[in-house]
Amino acid sequence: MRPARRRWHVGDAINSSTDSAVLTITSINAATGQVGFSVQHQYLDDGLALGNNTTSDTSTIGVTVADDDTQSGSNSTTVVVHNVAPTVALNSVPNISENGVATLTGSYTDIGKLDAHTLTVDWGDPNNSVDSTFAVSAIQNASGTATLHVGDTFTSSTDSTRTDDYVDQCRYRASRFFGAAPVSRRRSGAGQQHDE
Ligand SMILES: [Ca+2]
Ligand SMILES: [Ca+2]
Ligand SMILES: [Ca+2]
Repeated sequence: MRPARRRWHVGDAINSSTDSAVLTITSINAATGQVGFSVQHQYLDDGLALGNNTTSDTSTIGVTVADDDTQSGSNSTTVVVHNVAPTVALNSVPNISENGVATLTGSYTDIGKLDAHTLTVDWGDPNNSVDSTFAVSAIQNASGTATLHVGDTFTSSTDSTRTDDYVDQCRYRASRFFGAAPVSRRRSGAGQQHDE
């Protein structure tokens, strides 16, 4: 006995059998056989992560409709996915005395969670014009695994004195306090994390 065929109605929702998408029937013309539908898909990034150096990318959306008599029809359209620029918020920096160390805090926001970022600090120091430059990992990868964690540290690829020295000073003080051997200086390249 053949299974009973479902009768579709406008507003019916059909779950995808291969991902989490839902297809909604938006119109049915019984005279012509035309069925309108609506379905959604989230694009986590413009183009292939981790970034492809373009501010927007065009994805081709292909649809194939196969009937139960071995024949099918296909068509395609496109969607342009725009990158969203990061924004930066900075807190005011407490005053310091000469020979002191300024501490900068702030945040950046980019809804493109697969985007990796280069964070550059121009300190405006008239006696040291070298920027601090950091390659910071994306928040997550395409499968949803976190690739950036609170407490991760990144070393400057351009200004070792202002970052490594300060980090090493802190570590030296910490190691003295806790009695461990001082951590030797590391000068890591862009994007590398302190992992010792
Ligand atoms: Ca792109
Ligand atoms: Ca992007
Ligand atoms: Ca972005």
